[in-house]
Amino acid sequence: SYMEQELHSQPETWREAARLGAAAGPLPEAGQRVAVIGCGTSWFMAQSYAALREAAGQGVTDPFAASEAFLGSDRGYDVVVAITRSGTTTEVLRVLDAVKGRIPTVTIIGDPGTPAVALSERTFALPFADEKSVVQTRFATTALTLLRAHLGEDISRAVADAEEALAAPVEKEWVDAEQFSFLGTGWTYGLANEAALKMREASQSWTESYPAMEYRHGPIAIAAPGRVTWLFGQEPDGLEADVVRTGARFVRHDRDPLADLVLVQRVALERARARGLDPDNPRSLTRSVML
Ligand code: F1P
Repeated sequence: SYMEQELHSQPETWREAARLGAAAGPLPEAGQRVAVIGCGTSWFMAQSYAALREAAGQGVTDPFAASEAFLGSDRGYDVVVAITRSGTTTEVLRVLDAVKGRIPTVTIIGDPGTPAVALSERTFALPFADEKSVVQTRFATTALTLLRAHLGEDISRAVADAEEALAAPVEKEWVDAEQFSFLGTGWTYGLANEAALKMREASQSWTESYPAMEYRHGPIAIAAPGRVTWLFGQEPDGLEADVVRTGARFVRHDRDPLADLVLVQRVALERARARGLDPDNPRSLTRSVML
């Protein structure tokens, strides 16, 4: 499948994006107030970038689902960053159009020949990470890698860990599990949301996602044997013990969290196969949503 080929190319596309990100110049500048927008997978990458940029001390960074963006007021944003593989998603184009001439925009895009380009002040095209599959894998992670590199992160560990995640076994228990809850904190909360979406899109799986510390405030009620709780990033005190007590399987790996998302992409692919689904053509989805 395209999804399989595309997800396996991630170490290579991440390396390329890291070079671009490190050399990108102001995108935006430290201290600027930034809104980051996207839909679906691109929204979740926006969440991760926003948390990383704030943690790096670079200033207020708010993520929005493009359909829910700040259009009633400008909230003093200096820059809008848009993430869109297709460059045709209606809600993203609406925001770019609405702020045009008032707030500078930077768009990270897969295909440079699409309408979002004309609506953006500045565009970063990642054609080497564009995809044929409806289900996004490498475009999203490569866009986030570009942004991580731009924030000054050394992504060599992430690349090495992605290589390792592509070779790691996909456990039978994950392929057979009835339900998954994905958890994360800070920038890994966006990854948890993306992991849950990937499993739904590619494999019709029942998944949920929460900020890690929110899990104990209700959602843990459905944790049970045959179900999986998968944490990205650092473990908040005692969470594993609480999950294990329910009989659910607790999963947390020591690799870079974005590389751990690559393993979840593979779990989604294996579950699609086990159910006889075509992950490149998921039920009820199109490559880009245009209203
Ligand atoms: C965003 C998106 C995808 C989703 C689906 C519909 O597209 O929501 O994340 O998987 O294919 O479109 P884009 O704006 O990044 O092209």
